[in-house]
Amino acid sequence: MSLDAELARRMYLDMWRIRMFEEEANRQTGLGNVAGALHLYCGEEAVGVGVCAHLRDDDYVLGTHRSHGHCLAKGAPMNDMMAELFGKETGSCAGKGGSMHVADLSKNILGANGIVAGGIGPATGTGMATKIRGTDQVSVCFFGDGAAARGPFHEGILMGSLWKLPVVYVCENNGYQQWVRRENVAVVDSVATMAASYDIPGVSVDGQDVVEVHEAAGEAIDRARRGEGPTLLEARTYRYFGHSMGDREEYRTREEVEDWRDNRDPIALFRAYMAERQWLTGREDEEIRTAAKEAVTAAVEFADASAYPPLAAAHADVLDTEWRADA
Ligand SMILES: Cc1ncc(C[n+]2csc(CCOP(=O)(O)OP(=O)(O)O)c2C)c(N)n1
Ligand SMILES: [Mg+2]
Repeated sequence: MSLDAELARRMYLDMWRIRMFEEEANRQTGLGNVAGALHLYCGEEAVGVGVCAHLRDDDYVLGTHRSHGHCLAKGAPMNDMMAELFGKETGSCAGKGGSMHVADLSKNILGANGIVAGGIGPATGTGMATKIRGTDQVSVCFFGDGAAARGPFHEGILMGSLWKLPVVYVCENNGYQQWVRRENVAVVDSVATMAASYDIPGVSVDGQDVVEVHEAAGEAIDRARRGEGPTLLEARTYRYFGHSMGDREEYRTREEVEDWRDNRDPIALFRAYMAERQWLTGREDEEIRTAAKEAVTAAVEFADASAYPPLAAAHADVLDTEWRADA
């Protein structure tokens, strides 16, 4: 799917929706309205949006602990997501999962998860299932650079390659693994080089440049859809906020963060790209930001007005009691 003005405006809106959702989620956490941990995606929007712009509703997406952006980019309703963060019964997981378990099965968003590299095995599994069923669905798995140091990364990609599964493994290399700099714990700088061990293409792109991400993701997704097997796509990116709430960020300087925010912001870069091609007037820019803001305001109102799940619901969906009774 090549980039034109209309698609670019949709992607630009998606990036603003993610940015504003995240900033508001951060604010709501400060107000005590968000239950559980919160890992923000601000700064990394170009990756989720550039990749998901190619996906159909029936393609699968699996994420990480930092997955609000992946879910929004794949089309998860913002109201349900905000309600999930608030722990309300109208949330996408009935308020029982919170930020790290946002999902939406109606869009084949199998969700965020709190286990580093936890999505890689299941994404390989959905890839295997679609291959067996003979459909042309693609599975996309997002994970961080830290995940590339774990066993499931190697096991998943080995199987994906061996069986030529329709999976795109997308590494969001933001240079940090919690409070640890990648260069202190990795032996190779680029995660993409690790693809050579599994004989699949390894592609590294500037994750702040949504146009570059979109182009590389398009090739990887087309390849998977044609049945030619997986790709390891690395996007070099950066997170603006701390790892999660309460991070004192002693492992990086304020100047480093400001440099990324001021000079490599994915939204600002995309706005400049579009303006240069006359794809976005000042007025359209304003309208897009207003639309994103209104969606976030509505989501907070929805979450606020929703009820917490009743105590009686505590065990529902946790253990399948009917199945146990039959067993
Ligand atoms: C198996 C496992 N080990 C450790 C943790 C604790 N933990 C949570 S996030 C994280 C760092 C992940 O880094 P990366 O994969 O680069 O993702 P990023 O946070 O940078 O997006 C760690 C170690 C965990 N959740 N799961
Ligand atoms: Mg990281």
